[in-house]
Amino acid sequence: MLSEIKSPADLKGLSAAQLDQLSSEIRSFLIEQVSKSGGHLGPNLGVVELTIAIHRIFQSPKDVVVFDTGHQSYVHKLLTGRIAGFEKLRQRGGVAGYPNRSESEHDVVENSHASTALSWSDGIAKGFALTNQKDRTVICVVGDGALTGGMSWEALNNIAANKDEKLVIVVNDNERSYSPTIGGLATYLSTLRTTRGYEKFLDWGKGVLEKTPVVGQPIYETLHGMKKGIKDIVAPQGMFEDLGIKYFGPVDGHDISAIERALISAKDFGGPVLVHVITEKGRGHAPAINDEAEKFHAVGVVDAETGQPLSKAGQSWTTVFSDELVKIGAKRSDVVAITAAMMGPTGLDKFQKAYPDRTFDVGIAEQHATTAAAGMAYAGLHPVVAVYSTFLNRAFDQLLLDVALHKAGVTFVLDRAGVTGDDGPSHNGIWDLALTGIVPTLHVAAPRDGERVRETLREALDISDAPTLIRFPKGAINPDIPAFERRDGIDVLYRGESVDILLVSIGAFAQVAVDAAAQAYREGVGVTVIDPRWVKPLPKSLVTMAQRYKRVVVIEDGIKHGGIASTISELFRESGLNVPVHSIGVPLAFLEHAKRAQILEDLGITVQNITRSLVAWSSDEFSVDIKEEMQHPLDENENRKPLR
Ligand SMILES: Cc1ncc(C[n+]2csc(CCOP(=O)(O)OP(=O)(O)O)c2C)c(N)n1
Repeated sequence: MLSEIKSPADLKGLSAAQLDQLSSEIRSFLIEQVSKSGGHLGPNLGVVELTIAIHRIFQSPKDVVVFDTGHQSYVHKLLTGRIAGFEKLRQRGGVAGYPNRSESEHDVVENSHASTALSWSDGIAKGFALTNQKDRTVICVVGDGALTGGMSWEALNNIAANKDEKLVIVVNDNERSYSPTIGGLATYLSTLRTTRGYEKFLDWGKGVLEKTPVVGQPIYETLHGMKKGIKDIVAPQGMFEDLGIKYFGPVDGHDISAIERALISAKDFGGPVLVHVITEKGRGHAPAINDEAEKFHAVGVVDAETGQPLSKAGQSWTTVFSDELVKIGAKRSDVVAITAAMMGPTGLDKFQKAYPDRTFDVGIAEQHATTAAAGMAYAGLHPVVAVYSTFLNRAFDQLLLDVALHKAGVTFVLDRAGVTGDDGPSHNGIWDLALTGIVPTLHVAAPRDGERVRETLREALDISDAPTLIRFPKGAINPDIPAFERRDGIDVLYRGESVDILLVSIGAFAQVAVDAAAQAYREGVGVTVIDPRWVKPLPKSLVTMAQRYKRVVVIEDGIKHGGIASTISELFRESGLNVPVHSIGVPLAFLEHAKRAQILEDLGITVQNITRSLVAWSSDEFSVDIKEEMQHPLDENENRKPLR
């Protein structure tokens, strides 16, 4: 049946039995395809019936469906004509792991950062109202996890103020973010879930009392009139309604007709409505259900039947950090850890196990995490805030003014820094070096290997009068790259025979840099490779070192605009050193989803290409061998295609 569904219109005439059949085909399809490519399996298995119901009751794209975060949009993609693209899910040429406007008119919001959908929806609904498109409804699907983010609450506050807004908020409540959703809101949703018994009691009471003439009806009405009050005693039922948003629910999220009934009422209501739908993450797939930790929130390439990874996971950047922090935690009772709903993915799970009282999951709330860390530092703790690089973007202002301005001893640990690839433009961690470069008082380290992760983490935790930050990439860690010597904190990784080029390698590109230097040597070009480890502040001795060389080349896993190369240029300029500085890194562009290696290849960040560039630069033949992108960073306006 699934192959017959070309658009949401094909769902409309299906019987209940056919819908059940379709749901089970979708689940089998998802399990098979996502297991092959990796992706968000658990969340999508949970929203099969919900997505079908939404597409039957509303008319996308006339009605706009906005998914918060977007990782749960696979079923939506299947129902909107993109089945074939799943062969290469999250790979170049296949469907993206998040909604993508270039794929379909049914996709509106591409941003994979959580908690934005309510603001998007509020804006779209207001736009429809003011542009005379009043027949269009906005449906916002938001998870209980995404509801923990501050933006969601800012949006609700505004939505509630407009009683006529045609906005249906579907809260997809599976009680989980990656791990169980935490905080007061989660507790609140959970009390709402348990009030179903109360609804049933009222229904039962109605039947019984109505059969009792004269007194029956008044008693029922009194009881019903008291309903809100009674409920507010057993559960804070009124929170959404007190805000001014009509509440429907809770609804069984795996019962298509129940969801449809709620959606029809919501659609007809004519003002902002919240439909509380209870779903099960990983529904219909035993390995996902049995995964207590994360319900297969996101899987790699796994066996479709057992859910077991097909390749054995080795040591990763994350595990090196995770193990070291646990060791440090044993000696330092002031060290605490903070995660924004990503305990497992950031490696803080081990710290939590060892020191539960010193570990805080704040929900999807990077801004709060950052400012709360400043508060903890003030109180005498040394917080370690572990987030993905891309999510620190959210908390820039808090980093700048709450942490750095106050010289708070907080250490940020950024995982997934640099090009990440598969998850598309919004997941790349390519902005952190540029962003943190403009924050006074902050120290930034980019370790090149595991030994340097351990070392810089310890150094960072010894700094208590200023913030520190360590960034490293995703995935398996390369073997350690020992230094010949360390001069003023700068490691020398490869000594060139002559002084043609000083290659400054930032972070995990060190091996590529050393290999390129070795190849350049064979072509008669002397390249010395150094790794400053700490890139902010840059050691002054860099200037003295660079004086001896004809050229300096900087390689970094981040945008070139405002990155380390540009800081080094400025340092040289201010020191009166006139040496050409070349930069190898990421152009100012949004990178479409593809494997990290493919993207790096596109950008010319391969040993072979860098060698060619080094040779060309050393002989001044700039234009001959250098990849076009290196000389002409992509025009920002035409940046929405894969870089080739
Ligand atoms: C700003 C931000 N921080 C962290 C994440 C990582 N992340 C992706 S999905 C997710 C959990 C989402 O939970 P929920 O909204 O309940 O959706 P579910 O997966 O349970 O359906 C998190 C923390 C993110 N996407 N954006």
